[in-house]
Amino acid sequence: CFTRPKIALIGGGQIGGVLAQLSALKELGDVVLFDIVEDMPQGKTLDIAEASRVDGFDACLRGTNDYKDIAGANIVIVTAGLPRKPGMSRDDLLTTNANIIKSVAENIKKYAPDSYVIVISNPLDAMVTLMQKITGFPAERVIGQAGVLDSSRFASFIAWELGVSVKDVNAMVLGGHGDTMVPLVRYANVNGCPVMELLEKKYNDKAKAKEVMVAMVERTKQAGGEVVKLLKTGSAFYSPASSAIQMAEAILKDEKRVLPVCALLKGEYSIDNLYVGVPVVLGKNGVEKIIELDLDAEEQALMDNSVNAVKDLVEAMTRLGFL
Ligand code: A3D
Repeated sequence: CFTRPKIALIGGGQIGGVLAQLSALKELGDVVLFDIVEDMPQGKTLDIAEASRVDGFDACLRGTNDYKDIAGANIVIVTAGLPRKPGMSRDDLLTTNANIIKSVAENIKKYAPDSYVIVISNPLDAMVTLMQKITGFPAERVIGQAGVLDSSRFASFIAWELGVSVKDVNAMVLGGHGDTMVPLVRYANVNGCPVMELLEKKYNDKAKAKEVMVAMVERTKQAGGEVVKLLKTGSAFYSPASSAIQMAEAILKDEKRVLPVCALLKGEYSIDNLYVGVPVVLGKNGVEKIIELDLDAEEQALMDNSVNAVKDLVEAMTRLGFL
């Protein structure tokens, strides 16, 4: 046991549990699930492992309350922290989750110094920034999951609206993981056919097509809140887990996937030293390339607005003494 690539999951709550199950089902490696709640991660991993015969996977799973068990991890996925309650914004979680991420980052640095880290805890862009600062790992190895999920939500709404397979929809969301995120309408397509053109054909009315797109963009921005409102306790967990697993798989299998990832920009998009969601090439070296799309004036203005929201969060963390 524990001879395969090692995936450490910090936080064994709603997302952490699904991450453990998906890692096993996809046979990405052996899994360590860490949480501060005693016995809970041990219970979850035992439960998942006992389905291995039925699901037909070979993977070792261990639940733990001891950071020593993450030693040698290739990938660490972090979900430690509180989720939103109805009426809360992601930013309301800042102080509580920054304290948690600080301790998590110190332990990752100590026990898994060669790992690649994917952060999911909110407010996402701020928590990734803090993780990189405290671990001191190269920025290519510390990234955040948000864009894969936001893009998947946008793609789902487009597929449902057009009555086409979601597999054929390519849609991307850039910027920070908050209300200012930027779904890129101009680049959205169904196997190469521009979505706006398909909407105009469907409604035979340019104004109506635009109205429908605006509604989908708005729904994408509010999609996390829509789930929070329905669940009443906690936030989305299946889709964030699937999204982070896609990123982990890209790194572990050196897939060179082009995915929207929260990555540290060093001048790209004219943004310096800030974590923001942009398309990157993800492979065995983590972020191997940042792809700079040409944005038109309207898209650039939306991106600037989103970047300013992330800057506000980073400044708040600096004021609070975290950075
Ligand atoms: P939840 O089910 O509450 O799990 C969080 C776990 O973290 C709990 O089991 C806690 O015991 C554990 N925890 C608390 N403090 C520590 C600590 N110091 N060390 C280790 N573990 C600790 O939440 P969840 O799994 O639903 O969500 C986790 C995080 O992801 C939250 O911050 C959410 O806001 C965030 N989230 C992000 C997205 C993105 O797309 C970025 C989507 C959905 C949720």
